[in-house]
Amino acid sequence: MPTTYFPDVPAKIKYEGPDSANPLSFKHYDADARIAGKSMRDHLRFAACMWHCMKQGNADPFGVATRQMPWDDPSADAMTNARNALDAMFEFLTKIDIGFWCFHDRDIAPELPALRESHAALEEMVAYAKQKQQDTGVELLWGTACLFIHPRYMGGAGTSPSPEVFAHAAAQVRRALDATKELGGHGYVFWGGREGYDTLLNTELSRDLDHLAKLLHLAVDYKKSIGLDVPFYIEPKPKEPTTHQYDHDASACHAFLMKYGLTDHFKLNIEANHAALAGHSFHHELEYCRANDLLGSIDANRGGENIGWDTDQFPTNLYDTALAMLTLLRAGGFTHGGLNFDAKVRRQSTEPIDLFHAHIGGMDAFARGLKAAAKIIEDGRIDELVNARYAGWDTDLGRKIEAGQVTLADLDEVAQQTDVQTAPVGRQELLENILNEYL
Ligand code: XUL
Ligand code: CO
Repeated sequence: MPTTYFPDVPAKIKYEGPDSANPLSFKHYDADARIAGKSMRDHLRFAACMWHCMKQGNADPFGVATRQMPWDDPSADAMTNARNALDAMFEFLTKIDIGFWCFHDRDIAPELPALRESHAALEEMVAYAKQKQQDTGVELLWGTACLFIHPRYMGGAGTSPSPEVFAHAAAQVRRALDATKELGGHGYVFWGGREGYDTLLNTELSRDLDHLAKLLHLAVDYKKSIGLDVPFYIEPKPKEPTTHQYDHDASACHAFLMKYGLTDHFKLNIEANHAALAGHSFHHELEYCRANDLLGSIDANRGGENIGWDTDQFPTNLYDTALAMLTLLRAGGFTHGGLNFDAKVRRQSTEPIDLFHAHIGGMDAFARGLKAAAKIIEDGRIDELVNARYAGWDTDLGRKIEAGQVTLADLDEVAQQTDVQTAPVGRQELLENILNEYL
């Protein structure tokens, strides 16, 4: 077994500033530098994910793995490979100086023929991961269960037409919650997986939604019973793998949580490219969360603009990161959540070092976004323009309407006495110019 999986990478990637020519350095992410009252590390709370970093090796629906993954030896047994993958993950996290990680149950332990064996394998690997966390100081941002790879989940997990499949999903959620508790996780994610439909012709939509809510309520009850006091997150996504996913976007999730009385227990985990797949901007989904106290955590990535698939590329677009950080700062920052890179290197990025280039780029992109957002807030011009646009609502009339002190008849009276031919100026171009000053 190699003692290092990344021999070409120094013990720690460091901040060297924008003029550094060293590709294995941060140009903008200066972990301990303080911005708007906190270190960059504490604002950004970066996490890396087990599934994209260590698994699958860039396999796609058209071809096998292309990536060299020395921790995944086809001739070794599954548990040895699982331990090696965790060794590699924690070496990676330590070297790149990312403080959190995320995983699905099946990312860290193999699925074995009997569920009992899979449970035991997971427990063993959780103990190993706990030791790794203690050795490195890395923490678990959130845990989750993989309820979408095994064929039994082809028709969904919580929304499966089979109660036995539902039971399997529940069993996995239970054990993944135990794992999250054992590892001191800061949250737990429910991404829909295959909770949706391929065709409405074979689907009872209302029953599916009731069943999904049932699974989530059972999880809430279990979380309380084991004293796991962390938020649950739903991760909206509109399509892929199914034609329609029930957790379509933030507003669909919000309606679902309200209908089923789950709002006290859930926030959302917003993934940039899922927003794009839903026809929204990343910024829109985050603003929707901010407006409705739903902002939990972020899966940072981007899509290929002209592809329309869930390509899970590393974030590089500074407009996206600046606007995301603007919303996050205005919402008061993360409490339990963080910025998890739910992103994978491209199929031709075949060397272990590419994983470093990818994350360095994403971290620098968010660091620049954070710096720009903090300056925009400090500058105040955008806020002033927005306040000016809404100034009418701070007059007597505006306040009375907001307070519910007028009737339609009162407003008819007011309207007849007021000659209104236009509305406040929008200033979009000026606002866009101000944003550009900081990018
Ligand atoms: C799938 C996706 C998942 C979740 C965790 O598109 O984003 O990896 O983040 O299940
Ligand atoms: Co995700």
